[in-house]
Amino acid sequence: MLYNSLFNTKKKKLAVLIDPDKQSEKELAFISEKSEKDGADFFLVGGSLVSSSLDFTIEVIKQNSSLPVILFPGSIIQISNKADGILLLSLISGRNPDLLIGNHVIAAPILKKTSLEIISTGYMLIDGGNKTSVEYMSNTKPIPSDKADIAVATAIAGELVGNKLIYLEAGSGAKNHVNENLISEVKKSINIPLIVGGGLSNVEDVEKVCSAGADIIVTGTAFEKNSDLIKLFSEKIHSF
Ligand code: 1GP
Repeated sequence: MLYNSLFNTKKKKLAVLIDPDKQSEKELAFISEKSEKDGADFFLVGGSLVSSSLDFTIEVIKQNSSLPVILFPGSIIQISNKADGILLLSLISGRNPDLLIGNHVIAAPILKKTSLEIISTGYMLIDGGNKTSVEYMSNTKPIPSDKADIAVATAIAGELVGNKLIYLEAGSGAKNHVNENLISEVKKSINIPLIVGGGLSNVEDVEKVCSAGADIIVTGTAFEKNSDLIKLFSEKIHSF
């Protein structure tokens, strides 16, 4: 099971986020192969707006790497049976009913017919110092980064309603990654794995969020700019 092998383990993991629209086929093939060679653990595939073929993107990844591919859907149309699993996101920091249950109802009969491993995820948007695509597209407000108590209560609620993961998201290309205090307060309050992503641009950031308690680190933008960071990030993450 992906959940047990990738998330619910004692070892911290690195996920490379692939936004299907952000690279050419050649670049995608290159980053897929390099991710595996340089020690990443799995791929997340998705984006706020995706116009490229998700099936094709996953095929190219799989032709160039044997790492698991998990969907990280920015919308209901981002479902593909070619992936291995899907983070079924409930945007629990927001109050948009479509992103709490409406889209799940629409997707459920489709998901049931796929062989995807479905991993329920309490998805929390945390203010990262700039307005991100996820904030605009989800039509929700992020939790202020200095309100750890609200983040803690939200994460506890997310676990109690049955989510298997909590995901703290500053948003792709965030100015500031989720701050260490908020990460450590949330980590102390839950008994399910904690994913952290958004705005991680160097090894020092990665070290800080890992020390604060992140179990899984997700990075996209920094690797699009410099794929040599994959190796540095994975070595740091796996040294914990
Ligand atoms: C995953 O959205 C993030 O949680 C990825 O953010 O593109 O800033 O790495 P970056």
